[in-house]
Amino acid sequence: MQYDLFGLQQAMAKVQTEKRFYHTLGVQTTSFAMALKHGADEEKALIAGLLHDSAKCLSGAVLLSECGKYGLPISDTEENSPYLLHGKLGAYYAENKYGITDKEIQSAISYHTTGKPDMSLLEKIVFTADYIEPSRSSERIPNLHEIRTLAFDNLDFAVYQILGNTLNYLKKIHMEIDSTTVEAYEYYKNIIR
Ligand code: DGI
Ligand code: FE
Ligand code: FE
Repeated sequence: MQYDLFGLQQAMAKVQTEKRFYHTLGVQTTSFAMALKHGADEEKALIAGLLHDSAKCLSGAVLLSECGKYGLPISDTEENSPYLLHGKLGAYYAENKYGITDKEIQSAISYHTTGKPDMSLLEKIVFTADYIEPSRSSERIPNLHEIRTLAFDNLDFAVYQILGNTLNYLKKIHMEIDSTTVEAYEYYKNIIR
């Protein structure tokens, strides 16, 4: 193992609530299993899964000030919904606090909330693992079982279903939708079969 897995786990336990840390461990192991199935780098998947929410337990004000401080770009949508920044800031923390120089890992962390068109295999794995990990509830996500199966059998279809669910949910609660989420949905709608 090239990475200090145990040290990074302890670091996440310190910056996350207990519930968030439990989710984190679920995303870590689900990403690992999906990497095995789909032939991605298992260690990268494990570390990206472990660090994907490293900036999640911060307030909107802190997310905005941290991104400002480190010169990370903030779109109007992110200004209105600062929690959208936790992926981008998490990728920055992965590099600068946790010593992860790998750009593929950083990118998978960065795009785990909105997804994006034409994701790399690692990006799709972390995006999907975040949605299907064991502590996610099928009471809140009616087609969760189907998506969990698709995650191993037809990853692009799983990504498409997750993006569709997310857009429906955001419309229902009248939340502003990031253009990247829409672009991702359109992209996967056009390539699934
Ligand atoms: O951090 P997690 O809770 O584990 O999961 P996540 O990073 O995927 O964040 C999930 C939330 O992000 C969920 O409530 C939907 C929301 N989200 C995804 N795309 C968009 C979005 N919220 C807004 N406002 N706009 C988006 O385009
Ligand atoms: Fe997240
Ligand atoms: Fe998450």
